[in-house]
Amino acid sequence: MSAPAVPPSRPTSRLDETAYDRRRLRQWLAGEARADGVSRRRLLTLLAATAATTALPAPGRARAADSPIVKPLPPEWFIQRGTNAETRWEALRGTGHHTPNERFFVRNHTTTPVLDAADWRLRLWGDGLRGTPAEGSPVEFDYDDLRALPAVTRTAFVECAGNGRSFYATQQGETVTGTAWTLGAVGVARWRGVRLADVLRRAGLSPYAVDVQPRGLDAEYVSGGESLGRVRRPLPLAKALDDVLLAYEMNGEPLPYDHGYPVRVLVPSWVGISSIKWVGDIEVSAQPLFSPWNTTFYRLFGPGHPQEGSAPLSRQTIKSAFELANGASFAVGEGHVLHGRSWSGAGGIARVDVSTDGGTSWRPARLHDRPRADTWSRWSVTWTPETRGATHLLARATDTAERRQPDVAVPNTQGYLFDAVVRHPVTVS
Ligand SMILES: Nc1nc2c(c(=O)[nH]1)N[C@H]1C(S)=C(S)[C@@H](COP(=O)(O)O)O[C@H]1N2
Ligand SMILES: [Mo]
Repeated sequence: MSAPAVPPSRPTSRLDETAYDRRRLRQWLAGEARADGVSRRRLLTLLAATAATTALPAPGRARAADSPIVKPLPPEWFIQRGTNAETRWEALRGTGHHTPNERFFVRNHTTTPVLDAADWRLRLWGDGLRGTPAEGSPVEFDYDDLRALPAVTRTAFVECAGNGRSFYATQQGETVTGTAWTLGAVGVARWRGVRLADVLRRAGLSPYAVDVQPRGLDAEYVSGGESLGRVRRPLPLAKALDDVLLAYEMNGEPLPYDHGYPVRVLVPSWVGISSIKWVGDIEVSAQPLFSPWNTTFYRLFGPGHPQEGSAPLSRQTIKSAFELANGASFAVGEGHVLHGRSWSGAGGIARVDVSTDGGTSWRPARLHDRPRADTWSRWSVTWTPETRGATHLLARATDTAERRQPDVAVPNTQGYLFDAVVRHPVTVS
């Protein structure tokens, strides 16, 4: 047998078709391409081969044509709420400290865009960059540029500012607007990426810069018939330089499409809207910036708040949740272990007290994680119910900054930052 010949060089048309095929498969995954007469299995095989050579996240089931979310949303893990998906707390039982990517809640203003890391660029621009006039030349980083910078890893929660919103209505009789989350618009992941500070310094940060504004590559957000433009929210430079990441990995995997692939901003301890997904550009400004997401939205309005609204929301509040279904049932006279988690934007969790009799008596829970900022602590208590019937389980956390969950949350028209103790209904039979 003769030695294999030197392979013929690939014609350009073949290369083009390779690149286009990759795009076409991504469009199919996004529900934007037809595949009549081709099995789903066959397409997933093709996609998997593509993923191996281009570091795409592992493909899931192709989303339904009209689904705003790519990953599967099994009803035992998620409650679908419009363009969003809330994690069921019972689905976190036994999952460890970090929320598995497959079970992590999704909050989308519109639809998850299916992007390609090979085409992705991050553009930094604005008069807060040195030697760059307002209309001047922007600085660009591609995916490989970012991966070549020093990497950092950090465990942090992402939590929607509206998490727990429905309890303003169900526990306090208040009318508020927005997605009626229970407590599942939160998750904790191990994020890996680069410091935003490193990228800003490499781009040439001017001493006059005050705000940075990351913006997503998802579609423009239309509210009340008016386009508010693409999702964007200013961050003060002090926070941007402190602990903010441009994250490309979530729990050791490339970011899933729904969580910002290829790159998202991760702002530890702050409300979820700060952590812009699918980031495409960052304005660096020598003047303070505003967007609908720090003026109309994400301020507190209503009685008990200033007429013009509170300052823009930053740190998250304090909350607790049981890893139990609503209305879970327990056998009378038997020993049970109740599990839950508490978290705060102001520090670690110092203690958690639990009531199994609707709030009459309280005892301390056993903490399973040492207090750590930006993440939750898991806890447990034992319970042997002695009487049949309906009751409520309650958990009250205190953080290392000595904030303690109140009985009643101060309401605001958009239902942000619910922090009161939640009454979790259960039955004993
Ligand atoms: N580009 C973009 N970034 C975004 C959003 C969005 O719709 N578009 N939603 C924000 C909100 S309100 C929240 S709570 C978090 C949710 O992050 P997750 O979907 O990864 O859980 O992303 C934030 N970043
Ligand atoms: Mo959010």
